[in-house]
Amino acid sequence: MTMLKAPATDTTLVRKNVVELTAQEKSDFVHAIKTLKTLPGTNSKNVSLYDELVAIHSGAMTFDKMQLGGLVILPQDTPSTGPATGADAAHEHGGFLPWHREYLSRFEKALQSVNPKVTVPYWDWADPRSVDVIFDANFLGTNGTGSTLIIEFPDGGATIRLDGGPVVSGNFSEANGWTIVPDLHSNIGTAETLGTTLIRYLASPNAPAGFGFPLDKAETDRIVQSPDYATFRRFVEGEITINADGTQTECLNIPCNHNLVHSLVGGSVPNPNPNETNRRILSFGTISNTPASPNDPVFWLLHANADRLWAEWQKNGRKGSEFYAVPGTERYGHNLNDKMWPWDGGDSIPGSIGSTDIRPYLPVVSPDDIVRPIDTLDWRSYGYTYDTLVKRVP
Ligand SMILES: [Cu+2]
Repeated sequence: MTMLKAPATDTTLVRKNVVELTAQEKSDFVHAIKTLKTLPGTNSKNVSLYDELVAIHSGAMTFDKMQLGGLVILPQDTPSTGPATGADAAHEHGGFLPWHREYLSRFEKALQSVNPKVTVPYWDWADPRSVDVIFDANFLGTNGTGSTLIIEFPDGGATIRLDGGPVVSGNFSEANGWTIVPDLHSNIGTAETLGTTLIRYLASPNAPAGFGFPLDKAETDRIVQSPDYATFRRFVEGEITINADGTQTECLNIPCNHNLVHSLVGGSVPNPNPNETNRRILSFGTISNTPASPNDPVFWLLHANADRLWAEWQKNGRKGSEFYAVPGTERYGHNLNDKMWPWDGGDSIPGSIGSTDIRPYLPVVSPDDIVRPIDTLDWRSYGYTYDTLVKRVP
């Protein structure tokens, strides 16, 4: 029997496990997303509301060329300026969860301007039912097709095979209106555009454990047991894993958790060419080329799960602000009271990706629209909660 433990108030909407969505909820979600792709934004390039949200994610990553923990050096003609320079504004530091909580909420509020009942479902990476539900032609679309990549490692090393390519059918194919802005679809290692079509190299259902879905449930359960925020953030983002015996392993060429999911949907492998020291990871698809990743609607489900795990970690006796970096401890933008770009009153200006200037694609952000990590700690203040936080099986 299921009972409500802490019933949601009238104004609180519940983000559900994607496998629990009704057919109507799935079609409402898809319809709201695709509507955002047709609505005007406030950017000077006249790209859609959805596209300018993508531009925010791209712009955040131009504050540091050292992407993916330094595994990839982002080509950049024009560097960023302002206090946020020197660190990715949205990843690899303490602000990863606060920044994405704010970002997801803004996306969700935009969806709700289309349909007030829509919330962002989450993808529980450890749930074996998820992949078939998400990658359905009638929901977020299947794997890409038509391309097989064989990556051979020298000196008798392994051979990796990736099957995927452009997504040519379903709700998010170009034929059905999902056209990506090429300037917001850059390969992270070369800055060349991936074009106008969503690209996926979804992990094979036959992939060995650790290289496919679902992710290890025991490991996911350990994430929310992390003793402190810094460990929790690194664990859920995927910089480290914590083994059953409590030892930590750095996740470098083979990522973990959130980073692993990006990689298993979009396709990325260690670079077999040791001379390319600026590209130690090769990424092929949309969601694994991180600046461009929100062009794949799966992005929102993946990040809703990271946010859910954070809310569960917080609910587990860690609601306060005492867990977060005090000013000056972390890179600017990632401490509790720092302003997070782009909600920083214009203090910092992003750089380019290659020669592509991201700025004309960005929405107009009011100078008094300021968000700091401390403003993001209470997820209920955004008007949502998660099904796992309101339902408990006795
Ligand atoms: Cu992500």
